[in-house]
Amino acid sequence: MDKLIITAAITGAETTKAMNQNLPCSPEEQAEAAYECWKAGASIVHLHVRDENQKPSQSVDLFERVSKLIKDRCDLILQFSTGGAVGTPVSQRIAPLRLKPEMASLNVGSINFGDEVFENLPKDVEALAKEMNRLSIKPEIEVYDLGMLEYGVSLVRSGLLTAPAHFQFVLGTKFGLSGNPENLFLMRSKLPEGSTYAVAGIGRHQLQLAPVAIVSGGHVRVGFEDNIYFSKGVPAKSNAQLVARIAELARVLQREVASPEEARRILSIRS
Ligand code: KMH
Ligand code: ZN
Repeated sequence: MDKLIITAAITGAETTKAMNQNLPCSPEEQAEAAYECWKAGASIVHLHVRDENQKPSQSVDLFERVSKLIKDRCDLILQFSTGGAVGTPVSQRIAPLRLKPEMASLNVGSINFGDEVFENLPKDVEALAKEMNRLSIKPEIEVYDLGMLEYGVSLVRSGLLTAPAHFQFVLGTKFGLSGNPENLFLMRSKLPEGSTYAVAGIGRHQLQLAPVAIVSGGHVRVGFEDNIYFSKGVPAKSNAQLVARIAELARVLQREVASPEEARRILSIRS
């Protein structure tokens, strides 16, 4: 089994400081949070940025600033969000790719996202995929239900996405596929051979699905984007606290945690 890749999704687009006061929003706060996550065992940071009013943004300038601050501190793999917030135009979502992060998220379908629609039309998915190919950016294929997974798999089979592909099973969103081990294994059963996958459980599913992924060869994403609690009713002190718990779980379950260099190899990322 490969070593465990832990991704820290430190900010997201929906979480606010009112929900958890420790949410990192400014580039400095984000860089410090990312660095703490790296020290705790993360090898990838999934990044959204916020403007000076803490509103979700796809500003190239902000992505550039936070990237530099993180790279000054550690060798984390930077994974930019191209999902942005619900309603962010694709022209803005694609823009930060010009900075050539090592990875970027690629959401391969539209879905009810709470009371809103997170829209990812096939033409936009394909445009984002082509741009990632052009710039040698490794996509993380984000899937929230089975139809999205099957579309993502078809993109790999058609060659638009390069094999071996990396998938993120986002389980437990409101109206997406629910967060239980059966769904994780069902999704895994549909992957092309040689694919890698991680699990991002939403809310309480973050902790519940992590050990399942750890013992079954998957990778794990944690962080305030998906969950703001350490335990029921107790806000997490930091993203690093959530990462450290996964690293400890991995130690107990006897799966080694990957460094960023090892994660690059596991994911076939250009150096
Ligand atoms: N904010 C969500 C609507 C991604 O980063 O690629 C989408 C999202 C996915 O966060
Ligand atoms: Zn995201």
